[in-house]
Amino acid sequence: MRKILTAGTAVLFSLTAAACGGGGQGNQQAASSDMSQQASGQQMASSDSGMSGGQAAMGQLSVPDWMKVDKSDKTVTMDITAGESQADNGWNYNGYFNGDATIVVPEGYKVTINFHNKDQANPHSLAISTDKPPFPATFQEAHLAFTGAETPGSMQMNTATQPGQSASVTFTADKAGEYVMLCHVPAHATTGMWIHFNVSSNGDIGLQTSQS
Ligand SMILES: [Cu+2]
Repeated sequence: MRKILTAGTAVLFSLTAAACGGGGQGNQQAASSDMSQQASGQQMASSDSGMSGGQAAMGQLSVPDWMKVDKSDKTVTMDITAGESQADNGWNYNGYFNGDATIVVPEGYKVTINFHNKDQANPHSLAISTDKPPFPATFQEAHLAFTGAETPGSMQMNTATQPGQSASVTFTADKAGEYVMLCHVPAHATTGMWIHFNVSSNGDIGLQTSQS
């Protein structure tokens, strides 16, 4: 029964997204806000039924303006900024933290992440990792999900991306699964600087959030 409801909701939101597709940013924000509330309910349902959050979340995916998709070339380029919002004391990715958002890219896509550190006080980094929360205060080593999926010098304060600086990461998402985007700088991931990063096997792509 849940699966039927989920599928129906997915169709509904596809139609909603299509209807809003030509609109400006205001429309997109309104649509994503509605989707967030739906997502919260579905995540609870998914843990009841033992399904993975990634599977249950697929119906609410929408492509944000900071994510550019080329389906013919199988590429996705995204701008991820730390410290632009004050959420989690600035230790966030585009305002998201502590697993409250899920980025989804399709298996086989070439992913480019342009990472910007707008936090005036702290260095940050970005990696796609197979680690699961809870995260250690200090990482002994990186467990990258994909070759190259890490900003330079990600593990240390003095080598990570400094305030005002940017770094670019390119990798191929060559294995479907559920991963995380996290900051390797000591104490950052454990205090919330991480979100979900899933690689879909069915072509799904976009962002799903649980913020209300
Ligand atoms: Cu950080």
